Amino acid sequence: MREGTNRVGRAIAGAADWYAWGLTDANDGLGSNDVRNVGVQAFPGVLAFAISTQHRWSNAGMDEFDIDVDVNGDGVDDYDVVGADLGALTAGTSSGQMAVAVFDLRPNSKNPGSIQFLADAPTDSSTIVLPVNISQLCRTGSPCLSASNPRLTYHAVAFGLTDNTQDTVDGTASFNAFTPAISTGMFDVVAPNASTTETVSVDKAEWATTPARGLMIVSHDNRSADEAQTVNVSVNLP
Ligand SMILES: [Ca+2]
Ligand SMILES: [Ca+2]
Repeated sequence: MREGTNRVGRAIAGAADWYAWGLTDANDGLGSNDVRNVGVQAFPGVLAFAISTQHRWSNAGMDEFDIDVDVNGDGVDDYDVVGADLGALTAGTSSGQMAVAVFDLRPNSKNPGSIQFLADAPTDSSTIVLPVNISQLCRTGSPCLSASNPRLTYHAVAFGLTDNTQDTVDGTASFNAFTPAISTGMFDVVAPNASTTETVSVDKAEWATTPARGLMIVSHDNRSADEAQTVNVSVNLP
């Protein structure tokens, strides 16, 4: 499978980072919080959500990106993964750095929110990556994402903080954080004007339960309109 094309005319090498593409959303005529596509990738103990938008931000802190996650399949969101300005989250004043905070949504939960990663959200970019430790989705007394309970369902909403707008992304997507239905997490360095190739495998049994739309390939080095490319994947199930 050939994807992750570096754009013609680039003078520097780029990177291509591969996600299971889960959600897509229309151009709603909003600003840099106008979500286009959402994907997720899995590493041992870690998940990362990628959100691409229709327009670049100058600083991502002008927006807030939320991924709501149901880890026990009851249709009730258990955790909110929030990409927002670190200073706004912790001190009430902007710091210009985007962090990833995870909040336990269980009613009456005493678990405090946790911040264990900064977001990957370059300035003048249109794609943000939100890493979380799987342990942040398994808090005391609350539903727990784990090897024995490996699937999650997620949906997304993005807030424009400067123009007070909201983009609620269409639909939900499901994903197995321990045995993804499609390969994720590949990372390539792509030479100028070149392409990269990855062999992608599909677990048909898992696909039947947690299918993806396909692949989402993030390259912050591409011009902002092309930072996240998507590839449809269809699988014939028996
Ligand atoms: Ca949208
Ligand atoms: Ca739930």
